[in-house]
Parts: sequence; C-alpha cells; structure tokens
Amino acid sequence: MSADFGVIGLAVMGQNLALNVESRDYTVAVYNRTRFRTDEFMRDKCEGKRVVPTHSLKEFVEALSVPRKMILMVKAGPATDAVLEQLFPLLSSGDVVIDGGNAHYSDTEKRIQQAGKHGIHYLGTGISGGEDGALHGPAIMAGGDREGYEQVEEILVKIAAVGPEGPCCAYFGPGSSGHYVKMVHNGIEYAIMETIAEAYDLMSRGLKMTAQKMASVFAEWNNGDLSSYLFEITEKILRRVDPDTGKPLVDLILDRAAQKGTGKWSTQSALDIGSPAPTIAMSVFARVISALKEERVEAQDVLSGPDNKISADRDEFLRDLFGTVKITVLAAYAQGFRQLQDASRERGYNLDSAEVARVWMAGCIIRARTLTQMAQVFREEPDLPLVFLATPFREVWDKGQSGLRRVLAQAHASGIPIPAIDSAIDFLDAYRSARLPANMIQAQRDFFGAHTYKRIDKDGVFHTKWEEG
Ligand code: 2AM
Repeated sequence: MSADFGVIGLAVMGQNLALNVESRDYTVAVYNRTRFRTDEFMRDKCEGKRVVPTHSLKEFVEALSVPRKMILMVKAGPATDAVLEQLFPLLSSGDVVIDGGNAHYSDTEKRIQQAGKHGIHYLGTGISGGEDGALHGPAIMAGGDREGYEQVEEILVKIAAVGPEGPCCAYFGPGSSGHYVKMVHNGIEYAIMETIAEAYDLMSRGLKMTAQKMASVFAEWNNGDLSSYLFEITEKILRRVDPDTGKPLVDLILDRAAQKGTGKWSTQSALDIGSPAPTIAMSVFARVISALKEERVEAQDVLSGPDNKISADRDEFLRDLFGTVKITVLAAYAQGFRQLQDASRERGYNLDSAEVARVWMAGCIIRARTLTQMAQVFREEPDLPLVFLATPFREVWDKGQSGLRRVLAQAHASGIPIPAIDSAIDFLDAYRSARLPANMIQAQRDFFGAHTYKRIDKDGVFHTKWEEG
C-alpha cells in the first residue's frame, strides 16, 4: 500500500497530525528516529487505521507514492537539520517537504536553498493549535515554494480548522514567510498571555478577588469583544480546584515562565527591521524577569514599595480594566500586523494582512472574534499602517483610554507591575504624538558625537559646537 502522505517525528504534535490526515481519507506513512515511539503509536492509536509504520528513512521514503509529500514534525534547530541531511539524498526531484515545526526563519531560508539543489519543493509552514489543534484542525501558515504548495494544498486545507471565512490554511508567500507569520503569531500570543496575567494580578493582588470571582469576570469578557481562545481557557484555569488541597490550582503553580524561542525571535526580528513591537517585547522580558524567582524573593525584603492593595470601587475598576485589556490586546495584534507588513517589505514576502487575519480566525492559539473585523479592515485598506487607525479600533481606544489611564495610576500607586499594559499606552501615546522629544536625542548625539541634526525651520544638515557658545 503506497501512502499519500508522510509524517516524520512522532511526538504528540506529529502523532496527532498524522491521525488528522488519516481521518480525511488518506493513507499516512510514519517514521520516528526512536523506533519504540512508532511501535507504541501504532499499538495505542492506529488500530484499523490506514497508517503505515516505517523504521528507517529509506523505508519511509519507499512507502510514499511519487511525487512524495511529507511533513516534518521534529524539534526545530539541529534536529531538523539532522533529519534533512539524511532525507534529501533519498528523495527525488519534485517531491514536497513541509517543515511543520517552529523553525527560525533564517534556517528555513537556508533549507529552501539546500532543498532546491535536489529539486525538492520545500515549505516552511507554521502550525498552531497545540495538541488538540493538530488532531482536529490547526491553523496552517504555509510559505516557500509555490509549486510545492499547490501539490499539498488539498491535504493541508482538509486538515485545517474551519473558521468563519473558510479553512484556516493559506500560502502566504515565498521564502520563510510561513514561519515568519507563525513566529509573529507567537509573539502576539506572548503579549496576550501577559496582558491576561496582568489583569489577573490586578484583580487578585490588587482587588483581593477570589479565583471563582475572577473566572466569572473572564467569562463575561469572553462573551463580549474579547471573545477568544486565551480568555476562554483563562476562565477554565481559574475554576480548577486542586483535589489535594482544595485551593485554586493556579495559586499552587510556580510563578516562573519559560520562553523557548519564537517570542524572543519575534522581538529580535522587530529590532532588526526597526518595527515597533514594544508590547510583544515587554511580554518576553516579563517572562525573563519571572525566571529570576530566587532574586525576586530576596529583593522583596530589600526594596520597599506599596502593599499592592488597590483602593477603588471594584465595579468601576473592573469596567476600566475591561477597556484597558481590550486596548492592550489590540496593541499586540496591531504591532504584530505592523511587523508583518514591515517584514514583508524588507524580506519580499508579499504578505496579505487580511489573509493572515483570516487564517488566524480558528485553530490557532490567538484565535479571536476581533480577527473577523481586522480582516475586513485590511481588505478595505491593505496598507493600513496600524489597526488602531481604522474606525472600529479607533473607537476601542477612544472609549477605553481614560479608564486605562486610571488603571495605570492605580496599578502604579499599588506597586503591581503591568509591563504589557504600560507598553501599550506608551506606544499609542508616542504614535499619536506629532512631536516627540527625539529633538533632544539628536542634540545630545550631535553634542558628544558630532552626528549632526536636521532643523524644522530650514533645509540642510547642521552641527553645533555646543561647548563654545
Ligand atoms: P525521538 O522520539 O527519537 O526523540 C520531537 O522531539 C520529535 O523530534 C521526536 O519525534 C524526536 O524523535 C524528534 N527528534 C529530536 N531530535 C532528533 C534528531 N536529532 N533526529 C531525528 N529526530 C529527532
């Protein structure tokens, strides 16, 4: 039986993706470096299914019908290179290899070149949705070789999540565009998660609300403009009680967050291309600071500060917080889309922001009702530099900003850190400032480094001998 599609790498994501493809009436060949995992998968999950186990890459390649179509679901980085090094010589010109991992976009560029030498179509493809998404329908962000995409489009579209505007799968452009879009998706994900964590902190430490009460607030928010996956799971997390202690489980979890790669890469790239993504950056730094647990515990007794109590009317504060969170979450999307546009220009991706918004509507971790409106806005104005400029989102800012300023004052007075929320308002206040204090920066640069400056009242480039005056 020759297989329609192959999956290399049988960790949970790979297993679930293989089962997803099989469930759409395809025969799937599978391979994993460690044989035990393949055998276990076959025994536990594949009974009666059209899954063909293979135990070497050669056997795997021979099991596939030509032109071969396969996806790699192995660890990003050297592991992917190790597999490709063995795989490419076994393939034929015209075969299609999809990298479904979270590869760094520069690695994807390099691998496209290598694949090209063998005549292989290579697709750097972001897959989001976690374990459940992989099994029932992820969001699929493909990029790279267009011809290759056309060969696997039918399969990818069939296994993708179905959103309000069709299957959440698209080809975004050449080169590493797919992995770049996925990377920025994860950057936005970091920022939304941090925003939620800050809102939780303000309610928990600031207002001394119980987990159940906070869960109800998130449920309410999730029924309104903030309707989205991350708000939905936050409510469920807050409702979970630890069976051993009877306490909310979230209270028992160590407050040290990991940051594995994509959020950091998203920020690094934003800096490289000069794209303003401060809310995403602050969310990465917030995790970095959280990792300094031992230092924080010691510093608590050394550095003084207020007692974290927020003395405000609870209902009024929660109303203000709702607008605050809406603006901050929107800032995360706004900066992410802006970065994609900047990267698209810089790297020649030719991205369509409306199509990105459409693919993110279902299956992925940042799926949210607001993306439907964002897609619409980008369809009307593809080069819109910032989503806040479009009417529906400008209204979110208009309605929420005075509440946001109150929340900021109360949070700072109480000593509760809110780096994502802070960054969002600073970003917007800077963006809407026709004049910023960069004139002072330019004067300083000219003072100590003779960097010269331009003037607002006449043309030319100027230098002042500041000490002679
Ligand atoms: P393993 O089961 O043999 O460890 C996620 O870790 C997936 O990547 C697993 O399927 C894992 O295979 C695979 N993987 C990790 N490092 C690898 C390598 N150097 N070569 C091949 N597969 C690797």
